[in-house]
Amino acid sequence: MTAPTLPDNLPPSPRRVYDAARALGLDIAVHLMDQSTRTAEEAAAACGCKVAQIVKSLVFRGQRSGKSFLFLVAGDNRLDDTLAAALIGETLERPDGRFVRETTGFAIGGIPPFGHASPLQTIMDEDLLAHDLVWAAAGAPNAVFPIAPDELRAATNARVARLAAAKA
Ligand code: 5CA
Repeated sequence: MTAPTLPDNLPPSPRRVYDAARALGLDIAVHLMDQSTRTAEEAAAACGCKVAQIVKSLVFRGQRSGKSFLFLVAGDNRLDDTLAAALIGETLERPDGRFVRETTGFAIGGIPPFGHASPLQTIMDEDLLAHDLVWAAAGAPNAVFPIAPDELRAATNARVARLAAAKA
């Protein structure tokens, strides 16, 4: 694994995530990887961690309210639509990449868990709390950072819930 990149050497999008973390009282170590971290599997390979320790940041939109929600899902879990809709209280739809970019300020594959263009109500997968450290995207498809799951929960003010149906 590469060493973390010094903040002053970060490209603009990862730098915005670093600055957002600082504003939340967190000093995160952003790693710019030589290989892709666009998917949870790729990120786990690059970080040398389990796929379960990768945080997927998935944006959904309420069909009735039009409001956007952020689900932080463990890399090896599939967000269960029925559980998610029950938590939010309305049917959810998956917006296209353009909407996600406008809402968060980042492109799919590098959506960070905080630092978005507009704040998003956030729900966090309880399975992420099983680890000492998890890795989340830092604004680019080769940028990631490690964080303790309880710090991630506090930084995003997330509600913790079961988001995946039982594993087979
Ligand atoms: N950097 C990695 C690990 S931190 C990452 O961002 N993973 S992710 O799961 O949070 O982001 C990829 C996710 O974006 C996919 O799981 C998928 O749900 C979503 N996605 C991919 N393509 C599209 C698309 N065209 N429109 C909406 N969502 C998409």
